[in-house]
Amino acid sequence: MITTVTLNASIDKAYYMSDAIENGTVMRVREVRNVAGGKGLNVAKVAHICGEEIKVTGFVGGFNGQWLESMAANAGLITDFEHVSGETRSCVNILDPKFGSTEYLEPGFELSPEDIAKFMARFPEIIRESSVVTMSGSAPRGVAKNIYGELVRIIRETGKRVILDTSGEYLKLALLSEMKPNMIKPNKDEIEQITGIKPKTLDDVKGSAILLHETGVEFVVVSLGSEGALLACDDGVLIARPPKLEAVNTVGCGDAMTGAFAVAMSRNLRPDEALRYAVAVSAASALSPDTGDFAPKNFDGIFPNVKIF
Ligand code: TA6
Repeated sequence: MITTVTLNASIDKAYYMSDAIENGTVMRVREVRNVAGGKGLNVAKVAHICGEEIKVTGFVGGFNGQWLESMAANAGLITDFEHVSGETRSCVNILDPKFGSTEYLEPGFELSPEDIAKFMARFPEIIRESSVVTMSGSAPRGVAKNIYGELVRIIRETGKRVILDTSGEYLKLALLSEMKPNMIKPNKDEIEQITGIKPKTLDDVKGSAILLHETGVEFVVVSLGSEGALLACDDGVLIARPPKLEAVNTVGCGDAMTGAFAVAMSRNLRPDEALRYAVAVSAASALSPDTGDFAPKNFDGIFPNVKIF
């Protein structure tokens, strides 16, 4: 089993527009798609499509929280959330012919010390049956910036592996903790936040990934968008590039990559096999209009055409 942690879950609303958005005007939305979202839910849905049993946890509240849990259960996920008094947030992704994707991410509810303490006390039991735990995205207000470092410690002390995909102070503090996540997946901006150096070339990305690997993170993955991903590990630096595709919705592709890496880790795939698998799943997810989704037939067409070098 794999558990995915989404501290700041979201009802993800995708607005598909017929025309380019114009600020200050009234615009009609051609199509709305609502899904159980937040990075960890996208991770979970993709890992479930890959064939694994998945538990989703974190914090939810209000009617949006009930709606999210209902959609997650209908997607075949085991739900084990901490229920709080606030209302689960929404995140809007507006897709239009001119600007592509524009996201509006709400901050989410504020958690009380009691909410957090109850979750932390339950956390060892929540993850007990999982071999791999992923933790993704932002954290709600009221949560200490070192939350992920503390959760990583609990996960590693129980002999499980953990993939952490977050940013800013949350990521920085988690990397300063004594026990490191097994895998992180920073993008180029997050590498700059951690190292203070904005990678400009692929060699810069490679150098930063090696630096982060040498701090004790077993696998450092840097997403390169449509160019695939780079992996730094004890086997060296590997790059995987998918075939060129006509993307439909790239929001959540990074989360799909995390989900596929979690599946590969639970199946003990070699690093090169895991990278090929994750890049193919992530590319296939770009062909779906929904975040946290991909069609296995699209994966089958992409997987053999991923180039590893
Ligand atoms: O990566 C896409 C996405 O998961 C959206 O689906 C939306 O939920 C957003 O990210 C949430 O990001 P955050 O960093 O606030 O957790």
